[in-house]
Amino acid sequence: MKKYNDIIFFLIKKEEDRQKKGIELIASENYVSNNVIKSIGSILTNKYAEGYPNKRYYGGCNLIDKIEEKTIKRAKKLFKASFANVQPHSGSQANQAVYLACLNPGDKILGFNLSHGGHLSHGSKVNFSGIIYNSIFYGVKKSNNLIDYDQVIDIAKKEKPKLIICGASSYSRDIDYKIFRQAADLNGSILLADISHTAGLIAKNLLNNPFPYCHIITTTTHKTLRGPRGGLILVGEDFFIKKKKISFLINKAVFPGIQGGPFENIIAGKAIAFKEALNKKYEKYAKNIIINSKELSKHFKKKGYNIISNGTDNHCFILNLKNKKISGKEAEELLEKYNITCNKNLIPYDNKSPFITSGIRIGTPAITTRGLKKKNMKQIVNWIDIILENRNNINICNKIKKEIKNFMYSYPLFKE
Ligand code: DSN
Repeated sequence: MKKYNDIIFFLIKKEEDRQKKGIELIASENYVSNNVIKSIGSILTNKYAEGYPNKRYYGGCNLIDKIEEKTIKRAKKLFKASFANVQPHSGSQANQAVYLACLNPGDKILGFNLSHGGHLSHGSKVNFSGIIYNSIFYGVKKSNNLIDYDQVIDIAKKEKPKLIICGASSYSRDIDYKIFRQAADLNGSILLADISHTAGLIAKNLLNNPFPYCHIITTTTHKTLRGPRGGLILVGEDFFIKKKKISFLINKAVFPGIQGGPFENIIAGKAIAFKEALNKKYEKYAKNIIINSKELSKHFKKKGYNIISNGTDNHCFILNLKNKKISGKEAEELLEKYNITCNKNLIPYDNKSPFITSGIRIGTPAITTRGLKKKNMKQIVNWIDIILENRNNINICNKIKKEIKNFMYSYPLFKE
């Protein structure tokens, strides 16, 4: 502690050590490059720049404008979009801005049930999206845990939602955006895809692209996309709502609608990450995320674990731990003790509360960034299985903890 002039720096160092020695399986986390860290830790944080390039409410924004313009340009190129707003501070705020741009309070929105794989901001009753708007939900089929597309169509027909949201935070299968568009077209609903989890995989054409079916895309920038924490809004082809362009309405909704000054240091970090994602090397990385995810799920199955929907198409999957006689909460806490981080997760039709849960979510974006390959996945499953099966034998678990630490130290955090 002595060599640090503030306990905060001591704690940051400890967190760095934690990240270095652990196997990070939280599906929404990743490790950014040195260049992203450099930009988000830069003096750009000093600058106020309310407004948009060339239309700011503060002086001295000349260089900031160039940075934000470049970020917008790279976002549009990466996702083949005609419009991008790079200012949202988070994925939730990106969604909030889209709702503000498209809806009036009380309007009906149709989202993916949170307990089946959706997200809080897709209409959950405890979130602004379910408090301000009249939210209804589709889910997955009990028989196979896949999105019930017939139900989506039926609900859309009956309820006439003004906006439909597709996209998920814990769903391991690809999404059929074409069917969602059919549901939207029944009543002229606006179709929003929240691709926060899968953005990097979609950008590299490894999963279905929401464009041209979805009118608007929102995403975070820090998950598979491997940029700084933040949000992004994209439009494929500009369209009109009540004679106003959606691009205009979205910009107005972000600022002055829901945010003040943009975080220009974060925007610069987004620009760096987008450029990295445009690179061939990133394509290889994105492919490896999926290869590792499929391989991990295969080895879990071999060891008798049940996987929701029986496998994965993307970067994540949910383990149903019911047959292992351990809750998601207990498994999360146990694994964390021994250098493996993941998160408890509801399984569809779970009879446990969100604080306990019957499952854990497993994701591969972070370990793939560390350089772990297909051949390493069996070992990870073995370690997890030994810990869960020997949870009362501290000696065995401590041995695994040490093995994990030594193993992860050979895959450095910062490479470029
Ligand atoms: N918290 C994010 C996740 O883990 O999926 C979603 O906001």
